[in-house]
Amino acid sequence: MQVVATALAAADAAELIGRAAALIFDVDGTLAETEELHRRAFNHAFASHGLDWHWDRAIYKKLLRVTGGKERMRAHHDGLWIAPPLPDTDIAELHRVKTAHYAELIETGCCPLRPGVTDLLTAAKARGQRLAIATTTSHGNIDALLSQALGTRWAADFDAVVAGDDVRHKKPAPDVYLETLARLKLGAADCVAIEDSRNGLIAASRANIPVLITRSMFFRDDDFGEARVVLDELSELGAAKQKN
Ligand code: XBP
Ligand code: MG
Repeated sequence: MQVVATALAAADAAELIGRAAALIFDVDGTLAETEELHRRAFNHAFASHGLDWHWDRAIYKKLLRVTGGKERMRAHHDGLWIAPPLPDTDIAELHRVKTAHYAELIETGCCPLRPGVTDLLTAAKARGQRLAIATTTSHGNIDALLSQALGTRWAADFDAVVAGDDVRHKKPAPDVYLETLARLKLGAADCVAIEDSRNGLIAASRANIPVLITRSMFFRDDDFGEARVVLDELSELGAAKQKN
């Protein structure tokens, strides 16, 4: 039965994607499995600052419920019940070091786009669909990843790029998606959000945008009940197309 369900999901996904005026992509976990590099970059920053914090994958998976690297570090520190709270300046400096190391890791080319992403971007452009990004991470991180994967002129193909610091509230608040719709001048029902996490699903759903989920490393077992379609990889779209 699983094979049939997967085939139906891919066919539904191809139909959902094909009729959208715009595809709005999440970044981390959706375009590429970047969270493992974020995790390593956080640990590098902690070690550089003499902090005895080490986020293994189990700890990081729990901390990923908090979106935003700065907010995630503060949530971790709060959880240690150590007074006084870390000053914002310390959090900002840790995040600066982390972000610089993350870019160095990305620039090694060790984190390619996930299967099917490049093909979908190419096919969407060929169909005249518009492309956008709605993410919690920073513009610097988006540029590092997509310059490496798509070349330095990657932004020319995207009509809107909205990052975490562009809005007041990060996912699961709908802010990044509402701002993206405003910049695209499109209605929610005319678009599809492509996400990997429950926080992302909730954010897009609160903006009334239909969501296609691709399961990722840290969020594989999240509850995606509200999603229109759940795939393991975007490459399944191509397979579905070939069947039709
Ligand atoms: C994922 C996030 C980000 C990254 C770390 O963003 O929540 O916080 O984990 O990046 P999305 P920063 O899935 O919405 O792309 O340290 O720059 O926040
Ligand atoms: Mg994500």
